Parts: sequence; structure tokens; C-alpha cells
Amino acid sequence: MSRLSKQILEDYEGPAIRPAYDQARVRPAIVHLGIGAFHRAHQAVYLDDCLAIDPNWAIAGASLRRGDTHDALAPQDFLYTLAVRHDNDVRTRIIGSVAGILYAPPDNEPVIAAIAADDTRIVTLTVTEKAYCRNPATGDLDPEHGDIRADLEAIKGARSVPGLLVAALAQRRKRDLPPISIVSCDNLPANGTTLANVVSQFAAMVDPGLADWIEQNIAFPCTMVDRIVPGTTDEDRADISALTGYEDAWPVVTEPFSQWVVEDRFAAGRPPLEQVGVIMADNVEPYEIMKLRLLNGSHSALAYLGVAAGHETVADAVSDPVLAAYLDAMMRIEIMPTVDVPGADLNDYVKSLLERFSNTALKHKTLQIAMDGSQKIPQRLLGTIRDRKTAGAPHDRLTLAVAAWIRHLSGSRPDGSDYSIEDPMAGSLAAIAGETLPDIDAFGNSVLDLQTIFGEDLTADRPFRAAVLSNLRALFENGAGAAMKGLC
Ligand code: CS2
Repeated sequence: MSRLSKQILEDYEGPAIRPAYDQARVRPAIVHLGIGAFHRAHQAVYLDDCLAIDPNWAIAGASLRRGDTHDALAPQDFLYTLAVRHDNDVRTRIIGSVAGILYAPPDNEPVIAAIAADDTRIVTLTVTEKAYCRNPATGDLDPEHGDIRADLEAIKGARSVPGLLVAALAQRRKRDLPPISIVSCDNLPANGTTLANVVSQFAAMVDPGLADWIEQNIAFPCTMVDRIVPGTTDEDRADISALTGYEDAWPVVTEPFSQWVVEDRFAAGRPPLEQVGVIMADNVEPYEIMKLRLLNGSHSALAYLGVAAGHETVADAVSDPVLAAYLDAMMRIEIMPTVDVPGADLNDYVKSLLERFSNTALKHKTLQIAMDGSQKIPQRLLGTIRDRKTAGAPHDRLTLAVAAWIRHLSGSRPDGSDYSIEDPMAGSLAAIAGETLPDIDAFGNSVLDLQTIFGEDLTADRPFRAAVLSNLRALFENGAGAAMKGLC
């Protein structure tokens, strides 16, 4: 079977939809940092649609940590297959919006040079929460972060995302190049503002004049991104090849649903996003809150309780009637009253989330979503808990989800099998578990003392602490099913 490439596309007659534009005419103007499966199934698809309208918005991708995407896609001219699946239905499409991929560690100079190139007009990012090197509770740059310290000492060949952007922007300023927009597409509250904040805090430490220039010349629009994209498996590769008739080393598999809401505030033009289904908004915050709290908050709850209840995938977990009822109640009773999107029907939104989670074609691993909890819990669960507390309203289900995260950090399932904790704070979290367990209260108390996660307010909140600890004991002693039963 031939490998996907521009050449095989010339007379391809299989079912995968081909790019609707002449690939020889496209020009990159967007540098994307973090070209993983999510970007390839989301922004790159919208941009593929844009290229049929205007060929000047192709993507120069960059991987900062691993070369595997580059190595898989380079032999196929950076083409790849998007497989949209719902239960037994599958549709395939070849995406051509990625013009190339840069991978250049340990010295990211080629990536910095691409951002500082004359033709670059937009930088987009899907680098995950941890790459912002922020204090998760406050959103400020963490000056003690290892990569930040290294970059502050030697910014050439910067490793961290804030350092790398500042290095590139310093070059643009020096060469008097036009302004650009830097667009975060990560699941963070006010993601553009958060990014602007860490970038300007880093810049101020190396050159206050540069921080001022960034403020005047660079736009950091906020966005809300949504599409469920599990990691591709070998089984997916085989299924997709059998269907399309060519070999693709790294296709991406996703659901039919996709949403992108973008704040319309760009410094140097933008692709015709509004013509390809993107919602251009003056204020993205309500959408972000809705998505982070209802989708991602329940995803995290489902991941931690699902792992504890022995469910490997999200679809398995929501097929458990107790878990599904708990989740439904958490969303409708505790989260929905904290969300307000003008014109949106939140009951419909919740209903569609439960349908999306139950898509059996997506083998979305609970352990994949469980990763990086220290970076996710604050915006997914704790903000909602704070709002419920202020309103004097119950938040028992959200509290159970926080306890389930802490239980997860023990690294073992109720049947005694182990898994590893993937988290930038894994070292200190493992040390806490090692020093305190099997004393459940000591374990819970030590995690709840972490101000970078729980902030000054929740670390000092006695009723909150007591409620989390009592849930944590219930989870360890009686299991996840019993803990959820009273909360359905
Ligand atoms: C998930 C998200 O892995 C996770 O933490 O909650 O990646 C989720 O699938 C996306 O945000 C959906 O848009």
C-alpha cells in the first residue's frame, strides 16, 4: 500500500476528501507551537477550509519537545488524515494546511527565527496548561520554574514558551517588523490574557522597554477551543488505512462536534475564520467559562472517578449509570448556575456533552484526561466551587471530584494495580503520598496545603477541607461507586 503524499493525491480515487485548493499556491503566515493531535483535528481543519478561500494562511508547525510528529509526517509531505467518528460512522478527509514542521531542540533557534520572519502574521499555540509556566492559582509567571530560570540566564535558544516568544519578539522589535497576533488555543481561563501576562512578566525581567513594545504591538486574542481528540492508536491507523487505501503514519481521530470562538482582535490581519464556522466574538470569556467548567470540569471528574471505578475510557465511564447520573447532577445543579452565555441553552449544552462523552468510537482514555491535574483543577473545578461558596450554594459533587483527584495521586487502583502520575508536579506529589499514606487525612491535608493549586483562600477554608477529607476517606474506604451514590 502506498504512503500518503502529494504525489499519490494526483490520481487518488478513494473515499477520503481531498484538499479543496491547489497546494502549490499556499503560503504559510501562521507559526503554530505544539503541533499535536488536538491542533491537527481542530485549528488546522478550520485553516484548511480557509485555504480554499485565501491561500495565504498555511501553517508552519513547530514541536518543542518531541520529534515524532515531524518524523511521521515529513515523508508524507505533512499531509495527514482526519477521521471523524461517531459510534459506527466514520468520514475521512486529507488535511493539507500544514506546510511543514520544525523540530529543533535543544536550541529552538529555527522556531524563534520562524516567529521572527517577515511573513509571519500570527502565532498560535496548543502547548497545554503546564507550558505557560504559571502559578496555577494566580496565573502569574512562576519565576522559580526550571525552564524560566534557565531562559532568564540565557535567552538564546530559549526552552520555555514565554522565553521563546520573548526571544522572537525581541528580534522582531530589533528589525522593526510589523506587529503580530499571538493566539493561545489552550484550555485556560482568559487564555489570551494569561499568555500576555506571562510573556510580559518574562519580558519585563529581561528588558522593560521590550515589555512596553510588546504591549503596544502584539495582540493576544482570547479563544475557546473545543473538540474531543483522543490519542491515535495503532488500531486507528490500521482501520484508517483499510478505509482510505493508503498508509498514513499518524492520522488523527476525532468527533463530529467542533467549536472555536475567537476574540476578534488581531494586530496584522487574520484568515477568513468567520466564513468557515468560527464564532468571532467581542468577549470570549462566557464561552470559556462554559466550556472549562461544564466540559473540562466534568471530564476531569469523570477521569478521576472513572479510574477509581475501573473504567478505561470515557465512553465506558458514562455507560456506568451511577457515574452518568452523578455527572448530570453535578453539571445541572452545581455548575450551570455559575455559567451565563447570552443566548445559549445550557440544558441542551449539557445534554450534548453527555452524548459526546458516550461516543463509543472514541477510545478516550480516562488516564489521558487525568494527566496534569495540578494545572487543570484550579480552572476546571475550584473556580466553580468558589462561586458556589460565594452564593452560599451546595457544591458536594464538585468537592467529591476534588477528592477523587487527590485519591488518584495515590497511584493505585482499588484492585491494587498501579499507574504512573503524569504531572509537572509529579515529584512533589509522589513525595507527599510516600510520606503520608496510608494515613488518609495526613495525605489529604498535605495536598490541600498546596497554595499554588488551592490558593490562599481554599487552603485556609476549614469547611472545604473537612468536606474534601470526608470524601477522600469515603473513596478509599468504600470505593467511587458508593461515594457517588448519595450524590446522583
Ligand atoms: C480533556 C480535553 O485531556 C483533557 O484534559 O478534558 O483535552 C478535552 O478533550 C478538550 O478540551 C475538548 O475540547
